[in-house]
Amino acid sequence: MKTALITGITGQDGSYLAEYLLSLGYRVVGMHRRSSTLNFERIAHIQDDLVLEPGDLLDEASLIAVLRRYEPDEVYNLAAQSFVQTSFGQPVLTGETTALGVTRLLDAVRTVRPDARFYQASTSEMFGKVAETPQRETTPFHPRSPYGVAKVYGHWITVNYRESYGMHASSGILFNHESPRRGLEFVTRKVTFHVARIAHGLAHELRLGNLDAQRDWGFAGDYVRAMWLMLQQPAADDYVVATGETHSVRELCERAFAVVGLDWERYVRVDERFMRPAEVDLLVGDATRARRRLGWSPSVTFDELVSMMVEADMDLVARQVK
Ligand code: NAP
Ligand code: F7E
Repeated sequence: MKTALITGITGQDGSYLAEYLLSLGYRVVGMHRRSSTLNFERIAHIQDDLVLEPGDLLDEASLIAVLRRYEPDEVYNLAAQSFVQTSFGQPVLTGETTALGVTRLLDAVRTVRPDARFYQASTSEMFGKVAETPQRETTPFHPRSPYGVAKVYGHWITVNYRESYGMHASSGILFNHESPRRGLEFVTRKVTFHVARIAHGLAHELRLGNLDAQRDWGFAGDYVRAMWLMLQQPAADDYVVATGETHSVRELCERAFAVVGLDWERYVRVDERFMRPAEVDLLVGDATRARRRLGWSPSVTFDELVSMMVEADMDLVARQVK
């Protein structure tokens, strides 16, 4: 039986990846950081099948201890301070976790378990002010937030450990991926949750920032399959994972409100508080390499994704008001 270590097990992707690896017969070790209240909501349904181990990307000794104890065959580094807006307010913490955290983990793997295969959660935010459209593995990076800058560092240190030490370290450049388990602060979930509250008469408006921003939104359940596929290849490499379609925040609103038969323009208000000091205007990925080499393709369309999220939030809010 293979063992996989997932950092960021309590996050959106951690929960989907854990489910997927369990279905493939892996022993799944999930690293979580200590908190005063438990935050296992996303993994509650599989908690008994997981090995949960405390550890923190800010603390290298804890990483070494987890690796020594479980000797994983595959390590998926999903942990990060992942919210772009927060990275402007907490740039140093973001750098410590999202940038240097990758080096701490890579170096711990190199020391304790050098043959383990390593996955780094890179991001389309590295393309930022895009140099070409669509973006692919060779597109130059121009990050637009402390988060994006930290991820560029995490990306290159992964490439560097691959080239310097021959580690099987791959980097997945994933475009936005969403689900009913997405954090409430991200725009898709913020919209679908508010749609459900408005439909239930619990709220009357939705305040958003830049409605013109365009993103390539896919379903998280599809994207974790690509992570696993990367680690099954004979050689490590970098892969863009995306749908190849882009939609604006405005279109997202239109679609989400339409699911419950409402006109978005009656409820959405633009609020300066949600604008960013520097914006990423347009992202759309070219996943040709992932399609050809990994045989990966997305299974959920934009409309299906938005409907799935609105319906899940309608159920959630209905349970909350009971
Ligand atoms: P998420 O829901 O925000 O989850 C982040 C995870 O990292 C949480 O489990 C969090 O733990 C953990 N974490 C934060 N700081 C930590 C630390 N110092 N030590 C250990 N764990 C820590 O993010 P996600 O959407 O699942 O994304 C997974 C990864 O993919 C992230 O690296 C993200 O930057 C990257 N990514 C995401 C997308 C996307 O569209 N979702 C696209 C490209 C790349 P707590 O629960 O304790 O906070
Ligand atoms: O913003 C605009 C906002 O916060 C998307 C992370 O998973 O994906 C995510 O980063 C767009 C931006 O995601 C609001 O300005 C408008 O243009 O949902 P988001 P993100 O910044 O793209 C990448 C790939 C990651 O790697 C990150 O970890 O929507 N927008 N109004 C808003 N965004 C938010 N959050 N809230 C608003 O009210």
